Amino acid sequence: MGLTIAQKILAAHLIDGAMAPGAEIGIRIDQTLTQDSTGTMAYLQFEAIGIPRVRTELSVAYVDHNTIQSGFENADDHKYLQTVAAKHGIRYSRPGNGICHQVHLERFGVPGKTLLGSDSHTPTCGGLGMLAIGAGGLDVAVAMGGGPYYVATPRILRVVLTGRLRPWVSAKDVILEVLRRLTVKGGVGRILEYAGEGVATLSVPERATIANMGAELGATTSIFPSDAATAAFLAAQGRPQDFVPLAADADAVYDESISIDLSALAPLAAMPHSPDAVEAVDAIGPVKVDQVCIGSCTNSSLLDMKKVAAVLRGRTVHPDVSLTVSPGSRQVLAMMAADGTLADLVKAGARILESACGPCIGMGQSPRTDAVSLRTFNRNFEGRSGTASAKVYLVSPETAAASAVAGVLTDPRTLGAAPVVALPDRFDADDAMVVPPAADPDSVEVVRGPNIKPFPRGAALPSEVRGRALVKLGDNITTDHIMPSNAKLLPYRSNVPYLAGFCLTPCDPEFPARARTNGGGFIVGGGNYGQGSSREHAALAPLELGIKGVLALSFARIHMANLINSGILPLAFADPADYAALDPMDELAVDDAPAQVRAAARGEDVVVRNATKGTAMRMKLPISGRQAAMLLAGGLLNLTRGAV
Ligand code: MIC
Ligand code: SF4
Repeated sequence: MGLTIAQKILAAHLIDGAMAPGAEIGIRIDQTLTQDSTGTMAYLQFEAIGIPRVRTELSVAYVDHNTIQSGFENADDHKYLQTVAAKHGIRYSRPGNGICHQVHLERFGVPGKTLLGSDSHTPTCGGLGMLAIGAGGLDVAVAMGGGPYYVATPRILRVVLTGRLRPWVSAKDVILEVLRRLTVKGGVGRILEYAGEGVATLSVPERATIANMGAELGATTSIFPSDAATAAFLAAQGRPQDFVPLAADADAVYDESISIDLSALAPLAAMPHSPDAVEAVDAIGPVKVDQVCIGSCTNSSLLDMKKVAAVLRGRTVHPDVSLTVSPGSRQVLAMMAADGTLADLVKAGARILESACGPCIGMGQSPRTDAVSLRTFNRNFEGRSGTASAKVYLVSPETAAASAVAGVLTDPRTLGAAPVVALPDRFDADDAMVVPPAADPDSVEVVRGPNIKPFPRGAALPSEVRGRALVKLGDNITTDHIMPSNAKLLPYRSNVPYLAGFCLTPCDPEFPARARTNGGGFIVGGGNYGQGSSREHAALAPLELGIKGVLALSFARIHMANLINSGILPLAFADPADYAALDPMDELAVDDAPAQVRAAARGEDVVVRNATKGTAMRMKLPISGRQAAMLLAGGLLNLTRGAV
């Protein structure tokens, strides 16, 4: 039987287990990436594991999220990251060098290799045929130490692309169409593998946009073939030697398949407040716009910037609109400066921001009260922009630019002939802002600022786990709800005790105080609990507050792994009626918890008693023996220290 591309890469990297949908496998990780907002914790954990040098082929520490530096905290973290990277064999991408995913695609991604990143959009490198997966920082720390990365064998969902995009329709519209069809839960447990003759019509940056936003489907990752377009991109990046062709076998067997006719697509937008609330731009109509933000790891390539400039050239941004542009990398910005693209944007009135995540993670540029903000980003969760009442729409760069000029949501097809923008034959390939690791690691002193506080560690699972249901939440709770991130909170990513005071406050401002008064307890969530960001702070902050378990209808992949890594029980209701019957502040108990966790690894349900109601609820805990050991030990770190 033939194999798909993802299956070939998984098989070539398999070091533990056997591949069967759902079964846990351990794979070898060739490359890792971290960014600063998850990286401080990942390196503190790497240091706690106690391995002197990374054992990967390549590990890169990026600084791209926390770049506002409104106090000493961010700069202290940057210094910590730079010195810890130098000491342990990690390359350090300095602030200003760009967004981790864009830079990694340009400079380091290699078809056929595995990449594990402490950021949910790590799959961006799937655009050049890499198996790139997002994970919590601790999983990345273990991979840096040479340990396997464990994941449930994903089902392979083939996405067959036919036809060719029409003028003004872009890669963003392709992934918005996938989101419209599959929803934010539709990718859970799956790898999206793109195929069909339409693939050849897309360049690597376009494929990267599509792979990037597969994260919003909850997918394990997304992957494209490595073909002539991949070879051309790598050659233009001055890395022709990194090219290897990759294609699925003709008789490959896929678990599922969908088909998208590229030529039938129109400009789309994800409406407030979910990436899957997708409608056609022309059907939504001319909504008045206050802000337009172009950039983020989804749409900040040179190609995107040039398309935007082509629309803005000779025009002025509408007087009621604030337009920001964040080029994805120093390479993109330098080339924009050299070829006049930057001047076009500046002349049109764009506010040029540094090459970083910026407004995408609420780092500045929060819109006004009740504003409509159009963004080329990937997430429009309520409040993520920093303005709770803002309405954020996710659109393509073409739609964003057309709307910035018109002042209302505008279908770019109304602008006449579309600009033709081609990839350059040569990119400005200059890695001067990537600091290599120290030649003499012993001489490097790791610098820790006062903001770096000890992180919470789980304790061995007690015989009885007891506590109240401290809060009951609905479906699709994001990690932005659980651990909000904005310009005020992001500087505290290495200070979990401080962050814990904000845990779940967008849903329930009293939650942290209630958790502390009750000595911890349980969180109750609906379906797809923990979707979105990979931040393990969404598990560490609850751990700090004494949370022992989360009961939900279903979990998002990365968050569930982070809970287990932290020694918190992720329990899924076997019967949704039990979720409906449960009330906040009910007293819950897991009797004989260690025995029940061991039994869960054999496929048995866990029984949670509702002492208040006098009922017993059957819960699913689909874990491997390895994960059971983790829960018994109080988390992965307690198990891993000295073991990899
Ligand atoms: C995000 O887009 O939410 C982030 C910020 O990049 C996160 C990582 C983090 O929370 O630091 C992600 O996507 O994993
Ligand atoms: Fe940065 Fe936004 Fe991409 Fe997250 S989604 S890595 S915050 S640009």
